[in-house]
Amino acid sequence: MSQKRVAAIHDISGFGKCSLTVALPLISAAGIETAVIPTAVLSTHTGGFEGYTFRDLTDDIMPIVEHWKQNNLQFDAVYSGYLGSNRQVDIVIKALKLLKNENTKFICDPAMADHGKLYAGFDKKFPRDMFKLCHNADIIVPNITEAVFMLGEDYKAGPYTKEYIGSLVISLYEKTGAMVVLTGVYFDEKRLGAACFDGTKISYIMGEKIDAVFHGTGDVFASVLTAGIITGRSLVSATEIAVKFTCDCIKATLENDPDRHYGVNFETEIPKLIKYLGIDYEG
Ligand code: PXL
Repeated sequence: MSQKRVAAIHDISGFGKCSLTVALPLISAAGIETAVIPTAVLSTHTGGFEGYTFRDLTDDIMPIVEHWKQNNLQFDAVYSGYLGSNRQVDIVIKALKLLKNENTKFICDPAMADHGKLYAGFDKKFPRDMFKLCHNADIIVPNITEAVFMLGEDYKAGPYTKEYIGSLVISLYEKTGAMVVLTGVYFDEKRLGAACFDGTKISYIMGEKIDAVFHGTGDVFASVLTAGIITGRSLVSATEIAVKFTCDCIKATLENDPDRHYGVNFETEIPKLIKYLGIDYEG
């Protein structure tokens, strides 16, 4: 198989296992080359550490993309996540025009909020801006907070009903034209997973609901989903792998290293990911 290539547009949080420090190893493990455009460099992520450093790289994005264009680099997917400023939304939309060919998929994780709250540093206007970026996507991967904020609705805590989740997923699809994978879906205290809508049918893919909140699970999920799509799986099949692998990582973390804001222990679980993707590097 020819080398697949993804351009990942996220921040580098030096410590804390999220964004590029998750996307790079997981997508690479799937045999996919992962080129990176860092949106910002932080000492840690913003979710639970005091006094983190933050270097905004807004003005570096277009020069990087233009250099890649001069070298005629082609990508199977552009995968975006955490952006470092409101201004980056329009810049990433501009960058997409140079990075995409007719076969390039744009997968957008509108990483900006969770549990009813925006991440530190984003203003109230940011979800509207991020929604604009989602309108350019083939697949969007919001959690429930990001979904309701982009739709201009109030956040509600779960458990949810199928009617409510179905209405969110269909509104997102109708407004953006992108396929939707909505994360953090649960109808009772036993199972948690994702709802997918590919434009025809809503599928609910549920895993075990583990009673612990770890930072960076959204990045693990969206990175594995991207790997699944780019290795040729359907939306539902890629979501099944993402749900299963994210659960594996949470369980591995609970067993070993339960510091909630240090991220999840995905490293030891990578052999399972390779197996779920049906890859045999030795064969
Ligand atoms: O996991 C999402 C994320 C990514 N990058 C940074 C963050 C967060 C969530 O808090 O702070 C810098």
